[in-house]
Amino acid sequence: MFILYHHGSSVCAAKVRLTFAEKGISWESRYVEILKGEQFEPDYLKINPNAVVPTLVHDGYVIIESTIIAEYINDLFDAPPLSAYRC
Ligand SMILES: N[C@@H](CCC(=O)N[C@@H](CS)C(=O)NCC(=O)O)C(=O)O
Repeated sequence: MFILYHHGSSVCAAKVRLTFAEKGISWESRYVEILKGEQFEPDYLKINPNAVVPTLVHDGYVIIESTIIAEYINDLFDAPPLSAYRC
């Protein structure tokens, strides 16, 4: 299972959502209201000490940094092959 912590205004989070969409993979949303400061909540800082979105949790394994997340998804699923963009 993929759980994505993200926000609509985040280009970095959009990059991950686009990667999922291109691969046809479903994911569970955890919306982080970064404009209200939810990225600084102690529970969120435990998974992303940088206090930014996106964060991906895959089967309990936490991955941060949008490019790393996109490359991780790309590596897990062969088709279609994608290039990762840098934020
Ligand atoms: N290098 C990080 C950058 C992530 C980042 O800067 N995210 C912004 C939104 S695009 C954020 O969460 N900002 C929250 C804040 O500035 O408090 C990545 O690519 O994941």
